[in-house]
Amino acid sequence: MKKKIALITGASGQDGSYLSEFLLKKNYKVVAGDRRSSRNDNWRHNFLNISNKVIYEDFDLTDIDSIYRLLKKYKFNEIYNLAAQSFVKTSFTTPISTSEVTGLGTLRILEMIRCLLPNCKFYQASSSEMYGNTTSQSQNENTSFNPRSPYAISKVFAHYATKNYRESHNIYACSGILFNHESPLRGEEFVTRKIVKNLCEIKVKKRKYLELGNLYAKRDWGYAKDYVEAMWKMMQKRKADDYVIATNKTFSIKYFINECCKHLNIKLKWTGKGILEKGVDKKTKKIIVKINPKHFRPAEVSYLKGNYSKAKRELNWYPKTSLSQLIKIMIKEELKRL
Ligand code: NAP
Ligand code: G4F
Repeated sequence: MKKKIALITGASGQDGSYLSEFLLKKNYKVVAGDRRSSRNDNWRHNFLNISNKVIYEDFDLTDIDSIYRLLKKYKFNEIYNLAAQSFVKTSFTTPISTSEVTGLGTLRILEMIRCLLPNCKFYQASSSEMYGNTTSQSQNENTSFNPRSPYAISKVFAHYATKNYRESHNIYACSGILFNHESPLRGEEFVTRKIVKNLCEIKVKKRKYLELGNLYAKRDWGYAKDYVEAMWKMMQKRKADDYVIATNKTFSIKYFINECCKHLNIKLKWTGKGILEKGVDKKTKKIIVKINPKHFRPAEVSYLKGNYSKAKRELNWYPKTSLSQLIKIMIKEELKRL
C-alpha cells in the first residue's frame, strides 16, 4: 500500500515531536515544516531518536510562499497545523505577531489547501484557552468562548476559519480543542516544566528557590503523548468535526507543586498570603517557593476543566495517564538530565 504523506507544522515543538513519532510508527512519510532560522538542531527529535526519519522542510507560517512551495512539492494526505506562538504570557507583549502566526497563519494554510490540494485533510490545534473567563463547571464543544489573551483571540479566529472552510468549501477541516498537556518535552517557560525543573534542581542543590505567579489558577492537565493520538483519530473519521480532548479533572498550580514535592520527598510548608505566600522546606527551613508578580498576567484564565465525552463516544479516545503518573514521568526525565 502507498505510504500516506503528512505535513506537520510546528514539528519541532512538544506536540509536533510526539506526533512525528506517532505517525512514523503508523508508517507515514512525515514532512516536518521547520523554522530553521530560530535554531540549528532539534533536542526533542534527538530525544525521540527521529531526526533521521522525518523530512525537514523550511517553513514559516507568516510566509505564504513557503506554504505554497510545500503544497506544490508534496501531495499531502493530511496536514496537522501545530505551529503557533503558543506562550500565552508573551502574547500580551507581542499581540500583532502572535495574531500573524497563530491566527492568520492558519488561514494561509486553509486558503492554500483550497487552491492547491482540496482533498487534503486539515487538523487545527485549537485550545482550551479559547474558553477564557468561563462560568461553566466543565467545558465541551458547545461551551461559548470568552478569550482573555491575544493568543486565545487568535486561536478563536483560527478555530472559526477552520469551521468555515469545512462548511463553505467542503474541505475536511477539523479542530481538536485540547486542554493543557505536558511531558518531559514541554518548553521550560510553561508552568509544569518550570516547576518540575526548578524543584529537581533544588533537590540536587543546583538552585535555591523557584519563583512563580498565580498559584490558584486551575488547569486540566494531561499527557501530550496521549493527546497526539486523538489528533490522528480525528483525521481518520469519515466526516470532519471538532472535539474536546481533556481529562475532566482540574487542579491548581499549588496542588501541582505539592504533588511534585511528594514525589521528590521534599516536605513543604506554606506560610503567608498573597504576594507574601511562600513554600518552606520543613527539613532545611529554607524558602524554596516564592511569588514574583512579574509572572502575573494582565488577564488570567482561572479555571479550566474539559468534558471529553464526545471524543470518548465517537473516537474511542480517553486519557490514559493520571496527573500523578505524568509528574512521575516528568521528574524521572528531569533528574536524568541533571
Ligand atoms: P510548542 O512546543 O510551543 O511548539 C510550537 C511550534 O510552533 C514550534 O515548533 C515553533 O517553532 C513553531 N512556530 C512558531 N512560530 C512559527 C512560525 N512563524 N512558523 C512556523 N512555525 C512556527 O507548542 P506545543 O505545546 O507543541 O503546542 C502545539 C500546538 O497546540 C500549538 O498551536 C499550541 O498553541 C496548541 N495547543 C497546545 C496546548 C498544550 O497544552 N501544549 C493546548 C492546546 C493547544 P520554533 O521551534 O521555530 O519556535
Ligand atoms: O503553563 P502555562 O503558561 O499555560 P497556559 O497559559 O494555560 O497555556 C498553555 O495551555 C493552553 C491550553 O489551555 C495552550 F493553548 C497554550 O498554548 C499553552 O500550552 O500557565 C498555566 C497557569 C496560568 O494560569 C499561569 O498564570 O500557570 C500560571 N502560572 C503561575 N506562575 C505560571 C507561572 N505560568 C507560567 N508559565 N510561569 C509561571 O511562573
